[in-house]
Amino acid sequence: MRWMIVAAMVALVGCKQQAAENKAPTTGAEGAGAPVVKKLTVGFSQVGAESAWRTAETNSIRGEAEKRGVELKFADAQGKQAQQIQALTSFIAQKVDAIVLAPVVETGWDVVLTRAKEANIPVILVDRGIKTSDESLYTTLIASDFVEEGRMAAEWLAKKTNGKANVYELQGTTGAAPAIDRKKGFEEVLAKYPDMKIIKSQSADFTRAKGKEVMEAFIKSDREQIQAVYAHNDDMALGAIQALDEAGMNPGKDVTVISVDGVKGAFEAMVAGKLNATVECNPLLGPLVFDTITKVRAGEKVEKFIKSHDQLFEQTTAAQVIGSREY
Ligand code: GYE
Repeated sequence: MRWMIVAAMVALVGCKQQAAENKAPTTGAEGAGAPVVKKLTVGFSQVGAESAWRTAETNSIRGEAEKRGVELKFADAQGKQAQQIQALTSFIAQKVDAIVLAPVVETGWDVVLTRAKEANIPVILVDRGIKTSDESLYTTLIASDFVEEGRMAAEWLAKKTNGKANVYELQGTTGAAPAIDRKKGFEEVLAKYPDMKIIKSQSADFTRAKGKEVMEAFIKSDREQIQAVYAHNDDMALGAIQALDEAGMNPGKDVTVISVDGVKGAFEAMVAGKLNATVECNPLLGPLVFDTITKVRAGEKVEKFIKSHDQLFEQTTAAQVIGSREY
Protein backbone atom coordinates (compact mmCIF):
# COMPACT_ATOMS: atom_id res chain seq x y z
CA MET A 1 0.00 0.00 0.00
CA ARG A 2 2.69 2.44 1.07
CA TRP A 3 4.71 1.96 -2.12
CA MET A 4 1.62 2.89 -4.15
CA ILE A 5 1.35 6.21 -2.39
CA VAL A 6 5.05 6.91 -2.90
CA ALA A 7 4.76 5.99 -6.58
CA ALA A 8 1.77 8.29 -6.98
CA MET A 9 3.69 11.14 -5.34
CA VAL A 10 6.66 10.61 -7.62
CA ALA A 11 4.35 10.66 -10.63
CA LEU A 12 2.71 13.87 -9.38
CA VAL A 13 6.05 15.65 -8.89
CA GLY A 14 7.07 14.48 -12.35
CA CYS A 15 3.92 15.97 -13.82
CA LYS A 16 4.48 19.31 -12.13
CA GLN A 17 8.00 19.45 -13.43
CA GLN A 18 6.79 18.75 -16.94
CA ALA A 19 4.21 21.52 -16.69
CA ALA A 20 6.84 23.97 -15.47
CA GLU A 21 9.10 23.10 -18.37
CA ASN A 22 6.30 23.71 -20.84
CA LYS A 23 5.82 27.16 -19.38
CA ALA A 24 9.50 28.09 -19.60
CA PRO A 25 9.79 31.40 -21.48
CA THR A 26 10.83 31.21 -25.08
CA THR A 27 13.60 33.54 -26.16
CA GLY A 28 12.57 33.74 -29.78
CA ALA A 29 15.93 32.35 -30.81
CA GLU A 30 14.88 28.72 -31.20
CA GLY A 31 14.41 29.02 -34.93
CA ALA A 32 11.42 29.32 -37.24
CA GLY A 33 8.03 29.07 -35.62
CA ALA A 34 9.17 30.08 -32.12
CA PRO A 35 7.24 33.04 -30.71
CA VAL A 36 9.17 36.32 -30.94
CA VAL A 37 9.04 38.53 -27.84
CA LYS A 38 7.74 41.92 -29.02
CA LYS A 39 9.69 44.99 -28.01
CA LEU A 40 7.69 47.57 -26.08
CA THR A 41 7.19 50.69 -28.18
CA VAL A 42 6.62 54.05 -26.48
CA GLY A 43 6.06 57.45 -28.09
CA PHE A 44 7.46 60.44 -26.18
CA SER A 45 6.30 63.93 -27.13
CA GLN A 46 8.71 66.40 -25.53
CA VAL A 47 8.16 70.19 -25.27
CA GLY A 48 11.57 71.15 -26.65
CA ALA A 49 14.99 71.98 -25.26
CA GLU A 50 14.37 75.40 -23.70
CA SER A 51 16.17 74.74 -20.40
CA ALA A 52 18.87 72.66 -18.72
CA TRP A 53 16.07 71.02 -16.73
CA ARG A 54 14.34 69.80 -19.88
CA THR A 55 17.56 68.42 -21.34
CA ALA A 56 18.09 66.47 -18.11
CA GLU A 57 14.55 65.07 -18.36
CA THR A 58 15.01 64.06 -22.01
CA ASN A 59 18.28 62.30 -21.18
CA SER A 60 16.71 60.49 -18.23
CA ILE A 61 13.77 59.14 -20.27
CA ARG A 62 15.92 58.27 -23.29
CA GLY A 63 18.59 56.60 -21.15
CA GLU A 64 16.07 54.53 -19.23
CA ALA A 65 14.35 53.36 -22.45
CA GLU A 66 17.67 52.22 -23.81
CA LYS A 67 18.55 50.42 -20.58
CA ARG A 68 15.28 48.49 -20.64
CA GLY A 69 15.32 47.71 -24.37
CA VAL A 70 12.23 49.82 -25.02
CA GLU A 71 11.85 51.29 -28.49
CA LEU A 72 11.35 55.02 -27.88
CA LYS A 73 9.90 57.20 -30.59
CA PHE A 74 11.06 60.68 -29.59
CA ALA A 75 9.49 63.88 -30.96
CA ASP A 76 10.74 67.38 -30.04
CA ALA A 77 7.92 69.91 -30.52
CA GLN A 78 10.12 73.02 -30.34
CA GLY A 79 7.72 74.60 -27.89
CA LYS A 80 4.67 74.27 -30.13
CA GLN A 81 1.45 72.55 -29.08
CA ALA A 82 0.45 71.96 -32.73
CA GLN A 83 3.60 69.88 -33.19
CA GLN A 84 2.84 67.87 -30.07
CA ILE A 85 -0.67 67.11 -31.36
CA GLN A 86 0.85 66.02 -34.66
CA ALA A 87 3.32 63.75 -32.87
CA LEU A 88 0.54 62.16 -30.81
CA THR A 89 -1.58 61.60 -33.92
CA SER A 90 1.35 59.82 -35.54
CA PHE A 91 2.04 57.69 -32.41
CA ILE A 92 -1.61 56.58 -32.45
CA ALA A 93 -1.39 55.66 -36.15
CA GLN A 94 1.74 53.63 -35.40
CA LYS A 95 -0.12 51.80 -32.62
CA VAL A 96 2.50 52.41 -29.93
CA ASP A 97 2.02 50.59 -26.62
CA ALA A 98 2.01 53.79 -24.55
CA ILE A 99 2.36 57.55 -24.97
CA VAL A 100 4.42 59.81 -22.73
CA LEU A 101 3.43 63.47 -23.04
CA ALA A 102 5.09 66.54 -21.50
CA PRO A 103 2.37 69.05 -22.41
CA VAL A 104 3.67 72.54 -23.24
CA VAL A 105 0.43 74.22 -22.10
CA GLU A 106 -2.48 73.10 -19.92
CA THR A 107 -5.45 73.33 -22.27
CA GLY A 108 -6.41 72.04 -25.72
CA TRP A 109 -5.68 68.33 -25.41
CA ASP A 110 -9.12 66.73 -25.27
CA VAL A 111 -9.54 65.90 -28.97
CA VAL A 112 -6.22 64.14 -29.47
CA LEU A 113 -6.37 62.39 -26.08
CA THR A 114 -9.84 61.08 -26.91
CA ARG A 115 -8.33 59.48 -30.01
CA ALA A 116 -5.63 57.84 -27.91
CA LYS A 117 -8.25 56.54 -25.50
CA GLU A 118 -10.35 55.13 -28.35
CA ALA A 119 -7.23 53.33 -29.60
CA ASN A 120 -6.68 51.94 -26.07
CA ILE A 121 -3.27 53.59 -25.71
CA PRO A 122 -2.47 54.71 -22.15
CA VAL A 123 -1.18 58.29 -21.85
CA ILE A 124 1.30 59.14 -19.11
CA LEU A 125 1.72 62.87 -18.49
CA VAL A 126 5.19 63.85 -17.37
CA ASP A 127 6.34 66.96 -15.54
CA ARG A 128 3.37 69.20 -16.49
CA GLY A 129 -0.34 68.68 -15.98
CA ILE A 130 -3.33 69.52 -18.16
CA LYS A 131 -6.81 70.96 -17.65
CA THR A 132 -9.53 68.67 -18.95
CA SER A 133 -13.18 68.01 -18.26
CA ASP A 134 -12.51 64.27 -18.58
CA GLU A 135 -9.81 62.98 -16.25
CA SER A 136 -10.05 59.52 -17.82
CA LEU A 137 -8.24 60.87 -20.89
CA TYR A 138 -4.90 60.28 -19.18
CA THR A 139 -3.68 57.54 -16.90
CA THR A 140 -1.48 59.47 -14.50
CA LEU A 141 0.64 62.60 -14.02
CA ILE A 142 4.23 62.15 -12.83
CA ALA A 143 5.42 65.58 -11.67
CA SER A 144 6.27 68.00 -8.89
CA ASP A 145 3.75 70.13 -7.02
CA PHE A 146 4.38 73.55 -8.59
CA VAL A 147 2.05 75.45 -6.25
CA GLU A 148 4.09 74.11 -3.34
CA GLU A 149 7.34 75.16 -5.07
CA GLY A 150 5.96 78.72 -5.39
CA ARG A 151 5.02 78.74 -1.72
CA MET A 152 8.47 77.53 -0.68
CA ALA A 153 10.14 80.26 -2.73
CA ALA A 154 7.94 82.99 -1.20
CA GLU A 155 8.35 81.76 2.39
CA TRP A 156 12.11 81.74 1.96
CA LEU A 157 12.13 85.23 0.44
CA ALA A 158 9.91 86.58 3.21
CA LYS A 159 12.33 85.27 5.82
CA LYS A 160 15.36 86.58 3.96
CA THR A 161 13.94 90.10 3.49
CA ASN A 162 12.01 90.37 6.78
CA GLY A 163 8.82 90.50 4.81
CA LYS A 164 9.79 93.64 2.91
CA ALA A 165 10.66 93.52 -0.77
CA ASN A 166 9.87 94.90 -4.20
CA VAL A 167 9.78 91.71 -6.24
CA TYR A 168 10.28 91.42 -10.01
CA GLU A 169 8.91 88.18 -11.40
CA LEU A 170 10.02 86.28 -14.49
CA GLN A 171 7.25 83.90 -15.50
CA GLY A 172 7.60 80.67 -17.44
CA THR A 173 5.82 79.92 -20.71
CA THR A 174 2.36 81.50 -20.80
CA GLY A 175 -0.33 78.87 -20.22
CA ALA A 176 2.11 76.23 -18.93
CA ALA A 177 1.24 74.49 -15.65
CA PRO A 178 4.55 75.34 -13.91
CA ALA A 179 4.17 79.05 -14.83
CA ILE A 180 0.56 79.24 -13.62
CA ASP A 181 1.12 77.26 -10.42
CA ARG A 182 4.48 78.71 -9.39
CA LYS A 183 2.89 82.15 -9.58
CA LYS A 184 -0.19 81.00 -7.70
CA GLY A 185 1.73 79.47 -4.78
CA PHE A 186 4.06 82.49 -4.53
CA GLU A 187 1.19 84.99 -4.49
CA GLU A 188 -0.72 82.95 -1.94
CA VAL A 189 2.12 83.38 0.56
CA LEU A 190 2.76 87.02 -0.38
CA ALA A 191 -0.80 87.83 0.66
CA LYS A 192 0.38 87.35 4.27
CA TYR A 193 3.11 89.99 3.92
CA PRO A 194 1.72 93.45 3.10
CA ASP A 195 5.20 94.90 2.48
CA MET A 196 6.18 92.27 -0.06
CA LYS A 197 4.86 93.10 -3.50
CA ILE A 198 5.31 91.94 -7.05
CA ILE A 199 6.04 95.21 -8.85
CA LYS A 200 6.40 93.79 -12.35
CA SER A 201 5.80 90.33 -13.78
CA GLN A 202 6.44 89.16 -17.31
CA SER A 203 6.92 85.91 -19.20
CA ALA A 204 10.44 85.04 -20.34
CA ASP A 205 9.42 81.63 -21.71
CA PHE A 206 11.71 79.58 -19.41
CA THR A 207 14.84 80.56 -21.41
CA ARG A 208 18.06 82.22 -20.37
CA ALA A 209 18.11 84.60 -23.36
CA LYS A 210 14.60 85.92 -22.64
CA GLY A 211 15.31 86.08 -18.91
CA LYS A 212 18.17 88.45 -19.67
CA GLU A 213 16.10 90.48 -22.11
CA VAL A 214 13.14 90.97 -19.75
CA MET A 215 15.47 91.80 -16.83
CA GLU A 216 17.21 94.44 -18.94
CA ALA A 217 13.83 96.07 -19.58
CA PHE A 218 13.01 95.98 -15.84
CA ILE A 219 16.37 97.56 -15.03
CA LYS A 220 15.87 100.29 -17.61
CA SER A 221 12.55 101.43 -16.14
CA ASP A 222 12.84 100.52 -12.44
CA ARG A 223 16.53 100.31 -11.57
CA GLU A 224 16.31 101.98 -8.13
CA GLN A 225 13.35 99.92 -6.92
CA ILE A 226 14.49 96.38 -7.70
CA GLN A 227 15.15 94.46 -4.47
CA ALA A 228 14.34 90.87 -5.39
CA VAL A 229 13.91 88.68 -8.46
CA TYR A 230 11.70 85.56 -8.49
CA ALA A 231 12.22 83.47 -11.63
CA HIS A 232 10.05 80.45 -12.42
CA ASN A 233 13.17 78.54 -13.50
CA ASP A 234 16.93 78.66 -13.09
CA ASP A 235 17.68 79.42 -16.73
CA MET A 236 15.71 82.69 -16.59
CA ALA A 237 17.39 83.56 -13.27
CA LEU A 238 20.81 82.99 -14.83
CA GLY A 239 19.88 85.33 -17.68
CA ALA A 240 18.63 87.93 -15.19
CA ILE A 241 21.84 87.62 -13.16
CA GLN A 242 23.82 88.39 -16.28
CA ALA A 243 21.70 91.51 -16.91
CA LEU A 244 22.09 92.64 -13.27
CA ASP A 245 25.85 92.02 -13.42
CA GLU A 246 26.21 94.01 -16.61
CA ALA A 247 24.28 96.88 -15.02
CA GLY A 248 26.60 96.75 -11.98
CA MET A 249 23.77 95.83 -9.61
CA ASN A 250 25.31 93.02 -7.51
CA PRO A 251 22.92 90.06 -7.83
CA GLY A 252 22.99 87.77 -4.77
CA LYS A 253 23.91 90.72 -2.52
CA ASP A 254 22.07 93.97 -3.32
CA VAL A 255 19.38 92.16 -5.27
CA THR A 256 18.10 88.84 -3.86
CA VAL A 257 17.55 86.24 -6.58
CA ILE A 258 15.53 83.05 -6.15
CA SER A 259 14.39 80.51 -8.74
CA VAL A 260 13.18 76.93 -9.26
CA ASP A 261 14.72 73.71 -10.71
CA GLY A 262 18.04 73.16 -8.94
CA VAL A 263 20.14 72.53 -12.06
CA LYS A 264 23.95 72.47 -11.96
CA GLY A 265 24.18 76.02 -13.36
CA ALA A 266 22.12 77.29 -10.42
CA PHE A 267 24.45 75.63 -7.92
CA GLU A 268 27.45 77.16 -9.68
CA ALA A 269 25.79 80.59 -9.51
CA MET A 270 25.12 80.06 -5.79
CA VAL A 271 28.73 79.05 -5.16
CA ALA A 272 29.75 82.23 -7.01
CA GLY A 273 27.43 84.21 -4.69
CA LYS A 274 25.14 85.47 -7.48
CA LEU A 275 22.01 83.35 -6.89
CA ASN A 276 20.55 83.17 -3.37
CA ALA A 277 18.36 80.07 -3.47
CA THR A 278 16.69 77.54 -5.73
CA VAL A 279 13.74 75.20 -5.15
CA GLU A 280 14.58 71.81 -6.62
CA CYS A 281 12.26 70.18 -9.15
CA ASN A 282 13.26 66.64 -10.09
CA PRO A 283 13.68 66.02 -13.86
CA LEU A 284 15.08 62.48 -13.51
CA LEU A 285 11.74 60.85 -14.20
CA GLY A 286 12.84 58.05 -16.57
CA PRO A 287 12.84 55.11 -14.13
CA LEU A 288 9.47 56.09 -12.64
CA VAL A 289 7.92 56.61 -16.09
CA PHE A 290 8.81 53.10 -17.30
CA ASP A 291 7.96 51.45 -13.96
CA THR A 292 4.54 53.07 -14.27
CA ILE A 293 4.05 51.93 -17.87
CA THR A 294 4.93 48.37 -16.83
CA LYS A 295 2.36 48.49 -14.02
CA VAL A 296 -0.35 49.94 -16.24
CA ARG A 297 0.23 47.25 -18.87
CA ALA A 298 -0.01 44.57 -16.19
CA GLY A 299 -3.42 45.95 -15.25
CA GLU A 300 -2.29 47.36 -11.90
CA LYS A 301 -3.89 50.55 -10.60
CA VAL A 302 -1.63 53.60 -10.33
CA GLU A 303 -2.14 56.92 -8.52
CA LYS A 304 -3.59 59.76 -10.62
CA PHE A 305 -0.80 62.09 -9.43
CA ILE A 306 2.61 60.57 -8.71
CA LYS A 307 4.34 63.41 -6.90
CA SER A 308 8.08 64.16 -6.64
CA HIS A 309 9.25 65.64 -3.35
CA ASP A 310 11.47 68.66 -3.67
CA GLN A 311 13.55 70.76 -1.30
CA LEU A 312 15.00 74.24 -1.24
CA PHE A 313 18.74 74.84 -1.49
CA GLU A 314 20.50 77.99 -0.29
CA GLN A 315 23.70 79.75 -1.23
CA THR A 316 25.18 78.93 2.18
CA THR A 317 25.25 75.18 1.59
CA ALA A 318 25.67 75.14 -2.20
CA ALA A 319 29.40 74.40 -2.15
CA GLN A 320 28.82 71.37 0.09
CA VAL A 321 26.16 69.74 -2.07
CA ILE A 322 27.14 70.74 -5.63
CA GLY A 323 29.28 67.59 -6.03
CA SER A 324 26.36 65.27 -5.40
CA ARG A 325 23.93 66.93 -7.78
CA GLU A 326 22.93 64.62 -10.64
CA TYR A 327 21.67 67.21 -13.13
O1 GYE B 1 10.89 73.92 -14.39
C1 GYE B 1 11.53 74.47 -16.59
C2 GYE B 1 11.13 73.86 -17.85
O2 GYE B 1 7.89 71.64 -16.85
C3 GYE B 1 8.78 71.41 -14.70
O3 GYE B 1 9.85 73.35 -17.68
C4 GYE B 1 9.05 71.77 -16.11
C5 GYE B 1 9.63 73.15 -16.31
C6 GYE B 1 10.97 73.44 -15.67
O4 GYE B 1 11.57 74.32 -18.99
O5 GYE B 1 12.89 74.69 -16.48
